[in-house]
Amino acid sequence: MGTLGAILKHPVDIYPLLKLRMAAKHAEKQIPPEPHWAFCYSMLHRVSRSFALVIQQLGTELRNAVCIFYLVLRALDTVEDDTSIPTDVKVPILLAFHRHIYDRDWHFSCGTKDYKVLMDQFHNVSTAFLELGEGYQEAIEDITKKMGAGMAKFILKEVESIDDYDEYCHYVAGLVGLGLSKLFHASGLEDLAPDSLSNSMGLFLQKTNIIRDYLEDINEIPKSRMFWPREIWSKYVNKLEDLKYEENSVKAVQCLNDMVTNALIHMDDTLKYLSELRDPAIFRFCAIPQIMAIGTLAMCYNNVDVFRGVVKMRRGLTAQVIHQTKTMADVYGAFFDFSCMLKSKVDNSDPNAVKTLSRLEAAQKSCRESGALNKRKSYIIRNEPRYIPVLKNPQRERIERAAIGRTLKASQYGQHTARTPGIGSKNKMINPHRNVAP
Ligand code: IN0
Repeated sequence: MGTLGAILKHPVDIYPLLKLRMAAKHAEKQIPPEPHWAFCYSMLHRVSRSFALVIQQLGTELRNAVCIFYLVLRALDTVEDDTSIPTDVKVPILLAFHRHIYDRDWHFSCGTKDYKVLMDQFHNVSTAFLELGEGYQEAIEDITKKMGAGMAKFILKEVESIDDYDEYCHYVAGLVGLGLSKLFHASGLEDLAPDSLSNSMGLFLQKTNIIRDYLEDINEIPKSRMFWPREIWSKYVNKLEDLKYEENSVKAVQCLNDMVTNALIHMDDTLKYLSELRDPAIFRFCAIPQIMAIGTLAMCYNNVDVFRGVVKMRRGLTAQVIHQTKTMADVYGAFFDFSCMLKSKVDNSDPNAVKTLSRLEAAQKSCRESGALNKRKSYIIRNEPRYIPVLKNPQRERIERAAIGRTLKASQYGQHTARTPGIGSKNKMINPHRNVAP
């Protein structure tokens, strides 16, 4: 559906979309005058769109540190992702990347498009990095070192077991959570969060990306990228690529639901991490991607379109999430609602139905027990035309579930876009045209 069509179907999107466009314009105007910082912020805008907006919430000092952290990781990922670099060249670069960031003269040309510019002009990132406070530099160095070593390990290793899957996601995303928590602590605005909770924040995002991007990754040229663990997909098909063939649709959707059920494990930790944040700007920065993740999982669950194209949240819904996520009550509300949507999509004949429902119910229990569901001022799907929001009285939930079951179709909430195979990021940090406002 075109932009106009989407807007006519969801007029409630107009205001948040306009606000988002204004925020994007405002953010672009705020690009700092120093050439190296100007490079870093314009690069951030080019390689990520919603992230570049969400980061604007943060105060200058922390925002600069997070911006550099993001670009350093992006550069590391560009090296990991470039299939034209021979392994014996790539591995030493990954292992030494944490030292290169201190060297203004270092650069390594690889990647394509914006990523090639980032790599060719990496001296701007190093220059900006060297201007950060020592606490920020140490946190970025430490995580870059660990992530580089983890990526090097997985160049030679496939994701076989669920433990491998968690380990790979830890290197490319869990460590991002640990690093961000260190940056928040270094800013003096937050206590240091427990590593296990920080790790779950990254895993929840990364697993959602891996699920959503099945087709893009499997169709990757010259070589498929495979992140779905064999331990899960081998229960349904002989080869991971078989999931995309129409004759395997039933098995494919069961496998997809298994993957979503696995990702749901991280919901509780995510809620706990967010509930312990104190600074409102840091809270919003962290909460928005997590709400987008559960929204994306709700759309992907039981949805064969994941194997046909890209299933993503409508731009208008993303804009609503960005503007309406302010307090923990909004997060509990959104998690509750999307869990409700997920529950309504669970088919009793699905092999994992019991497990899926019990994980969703556990998350909903946490949301209810927070006591915040009644307090929320607004939450994202209240405005959806055909979605009946969760009632404030839990006893009515059963009636409501039946109503949702009658009216809910995944396509109501998102877009299904046919896509050709393209270059994607292995650690899925950035996809400039995904889930974002115009
Ligand atoms: C991120 C995360 C991120 C943001 C806020 C708090 C976090 C806490 C723990 C872990 C990660 C956290 O957010 C970005 C979001 C992003 O890049 N979105 C894309 C859209 C998309 O769908 O890909 C955009 O264009 O804006 C994220 O996905 N990752 C990330 C990377 C670095 C940093 Cl500093 C923060 C990547 C990943 C792999 C999921 C951790």
